[in-house]
Amino acid sequence: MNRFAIITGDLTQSDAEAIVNAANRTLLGGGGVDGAIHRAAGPELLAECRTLHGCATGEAKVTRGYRLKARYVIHTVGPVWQGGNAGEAALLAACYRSSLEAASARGIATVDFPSISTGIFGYPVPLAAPVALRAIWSYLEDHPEIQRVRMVCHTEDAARIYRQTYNALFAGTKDERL
Ligand code: AR6
Repeated sequence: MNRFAIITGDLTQSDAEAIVNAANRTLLGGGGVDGAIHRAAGPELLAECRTLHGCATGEAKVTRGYRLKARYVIHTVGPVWQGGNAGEAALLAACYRSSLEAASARGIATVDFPSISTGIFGYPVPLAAPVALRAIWSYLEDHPEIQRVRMVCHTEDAARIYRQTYNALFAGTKDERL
C-alpha cells in the first residue's frame, strides 16, 4: 500500500498538511504529544483551541498549525484505557475515522498520526495497533482524495509493533486503490 507508511520520528517536525493531536476533552493542552505540539505551534494554537469549547472522545476538531510546518492540526480525543471492556476499541477507531473525515472535509490530502491513547492514556500498543491500522486502511480504501497517511511512532519499539501488526493484518493484500 503506497499511500500509507509507518515511520519513527517527532510528529511536530512533520511536513504533512495536517498532523493529528492526541488531545484531551478540554482541548486546552497537556503533556505527551499534545504538549509538544502546543510548544512547537506557539500560543496562537491555544488561543484558537479556546474557541472550540472542547471535544468529545472519538471526535475531531481542526485548527490552524501556526508555527508548525503542518498547515492544520486535527485534534482528536482518544479513550483512556480501562482494561478493554469499556468500549475503548470502538472509540479509538472513531478517532482515526473522524480525523480522516475532518481532513477530507477540508481538502487536506496528507495526514500524519501519533499512536493515539498509547502514552498517558495507557492503551497498550499491541492492542491499539490493529484498531488504528484497520480504521486507517478501511478509510483509505473508500477515500482516494486522501493521498498519504503516516503513523509517526515516537519510539522504535512502537514502530516495530505497528509494522508487525500491519504485516499480520494486510500481508499479501493487493488493492490498487491503496
Ligand atoms: N511525536 C510523536 N509521538 C509522540 C511525541 C512526538 N513528539 N510525543 C509523544 N509521542 P500521549 P495519549 C507518542 O501521552 O496517550 C496529554 O496530556 C507517545 O510515545 O501523547 O493519547 C493529552 O492532553 C505515545 O505513543 O497521548 C491528554 O490528556 C503517543 O504519542 C493525554 O495526554 C500518545 O501518547 C492523551 O494521552
